[in-house]
Amino acid sequence: MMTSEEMMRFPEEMRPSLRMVEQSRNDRVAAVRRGESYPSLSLTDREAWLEEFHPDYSYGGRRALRVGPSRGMEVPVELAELLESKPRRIVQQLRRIEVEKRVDVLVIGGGGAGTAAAIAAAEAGQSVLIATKLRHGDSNTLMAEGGIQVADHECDSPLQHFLDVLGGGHFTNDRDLVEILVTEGPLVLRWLEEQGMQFDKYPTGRMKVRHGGGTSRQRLHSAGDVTGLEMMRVLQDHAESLETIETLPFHAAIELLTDERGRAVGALLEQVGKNRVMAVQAKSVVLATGGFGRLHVQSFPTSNHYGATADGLVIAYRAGLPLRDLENSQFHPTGIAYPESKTGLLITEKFRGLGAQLLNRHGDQFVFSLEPRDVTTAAIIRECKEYDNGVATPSDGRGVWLDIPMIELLHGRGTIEKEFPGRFKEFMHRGIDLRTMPLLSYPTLHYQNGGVSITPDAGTDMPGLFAAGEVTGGVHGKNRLMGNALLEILVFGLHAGRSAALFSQEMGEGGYPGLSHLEAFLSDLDERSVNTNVTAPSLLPSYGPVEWPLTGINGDRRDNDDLTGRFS
Ligand code: MEZ
Repeated sequence: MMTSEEMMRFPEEMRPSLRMVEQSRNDRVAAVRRGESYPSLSLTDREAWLEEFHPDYSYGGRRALRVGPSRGMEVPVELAELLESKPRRIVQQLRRIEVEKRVDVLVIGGGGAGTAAAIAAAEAGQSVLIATKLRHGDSNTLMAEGGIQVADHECDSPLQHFLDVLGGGHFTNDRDLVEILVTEGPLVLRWLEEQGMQFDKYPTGRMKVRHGGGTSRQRLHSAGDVTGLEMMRVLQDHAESLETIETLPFHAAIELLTDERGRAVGALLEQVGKNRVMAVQAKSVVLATGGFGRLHVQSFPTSNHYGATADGLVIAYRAGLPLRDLENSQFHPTGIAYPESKTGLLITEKFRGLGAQLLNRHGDQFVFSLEPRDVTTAAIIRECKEYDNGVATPSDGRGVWLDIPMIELLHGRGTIEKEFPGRFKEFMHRGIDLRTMPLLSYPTLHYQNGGVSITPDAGTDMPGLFAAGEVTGGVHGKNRLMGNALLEILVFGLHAGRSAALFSQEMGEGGYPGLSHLEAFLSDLDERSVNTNVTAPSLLPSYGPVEWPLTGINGDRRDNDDLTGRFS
């Protein structure tokens, strides 16, 4: 129970609702102890709720691409604008830039996937350059909280994991990729342990595993609520210990370079914040640039790091690479809705994995807490919008309670501090004690489900170009389940690094690095009369002060005319 002083930290209008949450808590805890849970939705209801309430289905939220290899495919309008944009500089200028560096494998992106690829390529005997837009490690990997899914316990199996991934993705996933993901999971887990990653364990040394949304078994392995940070720590240490890996921070790829036979042979890198571009020539290239959360699809807040601006998608698309599964974006059900200075910040699904329930303003449950992510998101929006059962924030946003204090009652005192050291300390500094105070949450843009199509060896349609991580599509289909991103970046990051190394060794140096693909793309824009003033990749989001609530927080649907007007 909150003290009266704690209660006073919430706006007056929220307090009656908080009292109802507290009043119903003991009964809800008792029900959990009896093994009772809120009923899971039928498949038919899931589909209906998604159709009606998930932002992916909002009118006007997407539009068809007018140019490029995936012309006709629907993507979020914010992304379409970037995919149909002009380069940051005129092509004639770009063409004159001379090669400053030569390397066997160029890895673009210094998050988990890029670093794993660099390690694999270096260990296969290649010289590697990691070009990274921010500092090495600054990425969504670092910010991942809840954990990594791996089927390594007796009651589980890669087959069970395979079925869960397909079910979560509405059976739209590339099954060959999923098979690799789940079968190589246990190997990757061992690899991380060997590098010194500190997973949560019982005193016997057995790894703790938890449920995530949409999983039939407990298979989420975590390091407190800072799993990605801990993973990035060991990957960075490993990479730095290899002499053949060089890292170039604050250098963002603004175009790929291709030779006369259409092979990837390097990239143009812009020094962030400086008017300086350099060319790097490579025998093969790995694209691992991450996702697009900072595009704030449909004006939703985001849990993503500052550099998540879709740069990799932009340069790959211009170079003729087809994209897939970008119709659907992932909104994490529990971003912060209050305090509003933290809007969009991730509140890990692990809280729900340990029993925290989602409650409306009457203190009632309205959905099983561990439905797949897209379903839980739709349920929250439905509860706030359709039934007006959300709790209003001072800026007239809406949210539902995540009843975190239940965790202490279910698992004993000290659990929150131990299992969630990151968020516990962060909120404690702001006078919010998660052991006694629920958090108000609302969906936040979290993950780019799709991207560049890849093959099982992380190859793309362009010889010499490999890709891994959030920039790719196929593994998760239309909807990723929690914990499969940290697994994917390692499994396919390692594949990408090994494949790139093999390609470099077998194919040797490519031809002269050029930009004919870009010229072809610009002609395509011209021929289809697509006029745009947008230049990309944008490298960083361009905001000044953000005004809350963003439209997404109210779940507003926009109508088509509003949006199409912006592109004509
Ligand atoms: O995979 C994720 O996105 C994840 C584990 C997020 C979280 O809730 O912690």
